[in-house]
Amino acid sequence: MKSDTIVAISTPRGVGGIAVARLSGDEALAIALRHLSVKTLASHHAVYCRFDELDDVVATYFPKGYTGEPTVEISCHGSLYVQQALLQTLVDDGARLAEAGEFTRRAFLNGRLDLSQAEAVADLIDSVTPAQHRLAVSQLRGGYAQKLKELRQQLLDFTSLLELELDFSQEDVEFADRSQLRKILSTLHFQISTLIASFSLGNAIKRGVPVAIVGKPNAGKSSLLNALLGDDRAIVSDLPGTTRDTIEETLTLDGITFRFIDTAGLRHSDDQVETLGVERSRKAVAQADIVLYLHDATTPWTEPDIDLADKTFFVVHTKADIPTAVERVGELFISTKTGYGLDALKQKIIDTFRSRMGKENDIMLTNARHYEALGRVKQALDAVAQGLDGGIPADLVAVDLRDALYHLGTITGEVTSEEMLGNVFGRFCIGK
Ligand SMILES: Nc1nc2c(ncn2[C@@H]2O[C@H](COP(=O)(O)OP(=O)(O)OP(=O)(O)O)[C@@H](O)[C@H]2O)c(=O)[nH]1
Ligand SMILES: [Mg+2]
Repeated sequence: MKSDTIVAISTPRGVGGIAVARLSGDEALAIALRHLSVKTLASHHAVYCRFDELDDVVATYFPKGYTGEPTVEISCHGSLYVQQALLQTLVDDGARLAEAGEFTRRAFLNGRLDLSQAEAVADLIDSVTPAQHRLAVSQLRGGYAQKLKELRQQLLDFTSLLELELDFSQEDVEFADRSQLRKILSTLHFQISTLIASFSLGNAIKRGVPVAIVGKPNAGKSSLLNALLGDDRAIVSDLPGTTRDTIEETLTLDGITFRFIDTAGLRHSDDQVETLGVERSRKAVAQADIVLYLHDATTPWTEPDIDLADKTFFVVHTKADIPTAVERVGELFISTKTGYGLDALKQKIIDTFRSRMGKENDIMLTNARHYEALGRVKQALDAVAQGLDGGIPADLVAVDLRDALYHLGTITGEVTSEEMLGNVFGRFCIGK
């Protein structure tokens, strides 16, 4: 079946030096040649020519382009008028405007990329910091998806054997070697658990590492947020209980994006709104990777009244510029008035995160869709293992295996649905 030919401007919206229109599909070359001042386009050669009377352009033809289909890329001058007129001409001549992500969707459907790689293209386009870039590139190059694919294949082979047994159930034969299955299961289980565990870190790199700033009212939390941002973002006042809601801002330090979350001061209050705010502070702590507990160093020290299980947390003593502030040796001591100690604090945050990164290996899960799927795979594998232990009949074990296979397949795209593809590619912009 012939694919329809799609077209879009693949460079950002707006005026630029040049803009690139991408035309992909079986008719791409024919349509382009009807408007270019050349008889033909040699594969992979950039040709300077004219597009109708509209513009001087550079055209390049790829018999199997990014999409896996015949593709012509036309670089024109980046005026909005030229871009619009060029698109209009191509559409009038039989091309169709591409939908969001449609080029990448075709690349996936034509087997140029697996689904996880296609998603990595979106991440790569979105990446702003070096760490985000590195993650997207490693996923794009195949990363863990390739491993999962191999394991899925082994599991699939095994399931087929098991199902074959079922056909011979009267004869009491075992084709499928149970110890072999256990081996595959445990490898898979290990890999999946590692990936699942890497998600919080991977996701943090992608979305920003959440750092909660908590402490008693008036400890100087909002002042610290403002000082870090170099901006009067949050209201600061000497009234305890100024901040009622959480305030979140991102800041990139040393190539890592952090999300700093200023919170309402922790105390018991009869004020309903403030109590709600304090609940949010606790939630922010629960969701944070790093917790800064601020203590006003002009007041006596008391233990933090928050649950810090599994958190990287450190105490920051504030208001160092006030003479009555007490410094504690070896602990962070800052003043947002003078800027004292802020660099040390930033460095500590960066080092803390880096040391965590160093501990994890390279594979890192960043994609929420994969995370969810892997959770389901793990559940199914647990059920298989239990089934084997409990001597559950092979047909029931096979059901759980099929379940695991299904969810594994959704990650790389061996199993797809229209809805799922729509979700994945809808994230892209037009022209990608
Ligand atoms: N001298 C001095 N004053 C500070 C410093 N940091 C904060 N303050 C003052 O302490 C008071 C409280 O500061 P905030 O930043 O609003 O404190 P908070 O922890 O956000 O307080 P709540 O939002 O009420 O929980 C304000 O009057 C600030 O000006 C500092 O480093 N030095
Ligand atoms: Mg505040």
